[in-house]
Amino acid sequence: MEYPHIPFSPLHFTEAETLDRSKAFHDYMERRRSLRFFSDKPIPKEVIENIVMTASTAPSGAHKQPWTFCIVGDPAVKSKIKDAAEEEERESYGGRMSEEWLQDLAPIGTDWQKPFLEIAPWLIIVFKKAYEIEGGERRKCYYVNESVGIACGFLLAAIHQAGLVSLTHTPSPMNFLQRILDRPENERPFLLIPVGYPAEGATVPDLRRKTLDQVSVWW
Ligand code: IYR
Repeated sequence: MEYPHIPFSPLHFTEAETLDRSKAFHDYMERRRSLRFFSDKPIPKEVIENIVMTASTAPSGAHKQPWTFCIVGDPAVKSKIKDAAEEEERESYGGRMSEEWLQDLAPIGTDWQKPFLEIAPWLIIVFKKAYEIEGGERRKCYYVNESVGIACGFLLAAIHQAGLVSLTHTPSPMNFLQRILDRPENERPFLLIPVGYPAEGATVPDLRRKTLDQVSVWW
């Protein structure tokens, strides 16, 4: 694959506009929350297509875009995923997770039950490609976790931008997703993200985010 260099088309904003835009975006992103209570209100497929294409604009090692977004709207497949996820989570909460881990999760109020996996209109299951297969040949991918992690960040921001809510869900272990969704050997499940509208009366834990001082060091 050849990528000849072409002129870049920059955006032009004044310093005041840059300041306004950075502030407005931060204010908007501060309103994003991970939700565990979803409405079953449908969302048009085209909205999810746009969100996925936004995620796929993420930078990636050697521009390999080493991701596959599996989009599940079929209730039967959602039920299979819910049953398998709950089976794993029952084991995790029932002894696989350490005492410290369970204590850290207690304030958030999670447990092994995952009803949202059937209720949310769409599940996006992100797979990372450990390597690519091109014409039967194995081709390397680079910085796969970094690349797919950034794509997931873009995905969550795009979901929020559309006024929808999501949960970054990590049933553990996640191999059942590879089996249920019949993914090839080079793809590994990375995150399971239900997408929808919040249920009426949905609640979120009253958590605080770290301050600028707590998250940054400047020179
Ligand atoms: N995968 C489990 C446990 C869990 C782990 C972390 I770290 C969280 O921030 C939340 C949950 C579950 O989804 O319940």
